[in-house]
Amino acid sequence: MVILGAGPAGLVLGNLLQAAGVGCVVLERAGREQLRARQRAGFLAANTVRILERHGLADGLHRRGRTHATCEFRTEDGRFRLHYGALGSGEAHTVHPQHLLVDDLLTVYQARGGQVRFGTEAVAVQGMDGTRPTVTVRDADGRPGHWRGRYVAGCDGRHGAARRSLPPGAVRRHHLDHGVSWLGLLAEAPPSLDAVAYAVHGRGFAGHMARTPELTRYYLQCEHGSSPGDRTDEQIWDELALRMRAAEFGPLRRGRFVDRSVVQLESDVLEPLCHGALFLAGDAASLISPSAAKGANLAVLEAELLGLALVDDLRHGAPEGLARYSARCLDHIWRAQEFSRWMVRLLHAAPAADDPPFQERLRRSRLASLRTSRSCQDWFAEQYVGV
Ligand code: RFL
Repeated sequence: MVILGAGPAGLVLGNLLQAAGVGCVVLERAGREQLRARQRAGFLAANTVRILERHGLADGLHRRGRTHATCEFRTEDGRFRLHYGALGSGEAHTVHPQHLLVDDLLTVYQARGGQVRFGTEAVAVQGMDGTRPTVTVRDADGRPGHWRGRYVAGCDGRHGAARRSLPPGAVRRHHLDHGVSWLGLLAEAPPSLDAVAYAVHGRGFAGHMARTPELTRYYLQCEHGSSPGDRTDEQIWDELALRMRAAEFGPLRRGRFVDRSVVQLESDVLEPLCHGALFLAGDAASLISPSAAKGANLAVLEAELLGLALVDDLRHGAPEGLARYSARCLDHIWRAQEFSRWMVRLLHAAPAADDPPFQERLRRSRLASLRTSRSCQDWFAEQYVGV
């Protein structure tokens, strides 16, 4: 079994296969140190934690993760908090930064005897219509090579070789540009409050999410086409403080920005998630806007479904799970996409709308429903923490 990509999807899959005695190799373009330093997601859903526990992969997050169950909305009408851990299904998030999760997963995978080839870039997947697909690769010095397996799992993200290798017309691509861009920031500073904060302001959205006691993620809505270096640290902090209404609700704890990237809010789903002997999971299968923090959670869920189906097929000769894999994942993916779209519309007026003031009123009404209606809050809580 050949797995492309050592992100959450590839490593959860590798761990499940290795534990069941299915030999596999993970091919990863980056080096181990680069993986350790790549800061991305942080909010893990309760179901993600249960999956990791089921497969002996949760020791690290139990040691270092923290429970999180409150979010705060700041708007022109004041602020309100939702203790979502006490609403809806009563579940909370565990905050465990993705680079630590990846490190945990790698450590267990290698302890189980799993092989990883760092600095190995998959170039193409060939022969996926047959029973011995081949992955052509090049190493960090550009030397070519190839790997063969019964199946190939494309867990190499949106721009990886798996997606690129799909023959034209093999799958359908659904794509939606939400028309909004965020400047994603990682500040070397403790969190400014004990909740996720979503600030809606006439100048655009701003967000705050704790990562560790020393690091905090912020988001600042920016113009489409902006570059991460367009503003100084000082200008960004001033803008964050303005949109988060720090003068009214308390100052932000400032620090150096150690990472900046512009994220265009987009959704992208392939259907089906397989072709012949190639199966896709994680961002390679579907990309979701970070507005609802679902990407890493979907990646773990899909990797579990794929891992169990592959074990049934390869160890027990039962191919039914593989046949159902795509449809089962797509059910979860589309529900997550629907909620993330709803979040985009909760936090931003529809861009380029015919009647901006009308759209703005709709956005305020959505927030008013969330502030005042218990059933709306229960629905929100269930969608926010669920996958
Ligand atoms: P990953 O993590 O991108 O891993 C793919 C791996 O494949 C490697 N690769 C290749 N290897 C070999 N050959 C090639 N040709 C290759 N091409 C790529 C890459 O080096 C990499 O190691 O994909 P995976 O496993 O599918 O996991 C998906 C998640 O990483 C992603 O959905 C989340 O980070 C999204 N996301 C969030 N998700 C959450 O659930 N909660 C959050 O709070 C959250 N916050 C975020 C986020 C994504 C963000 N960005 C960067 C868009 C915050 C941000 C800013």
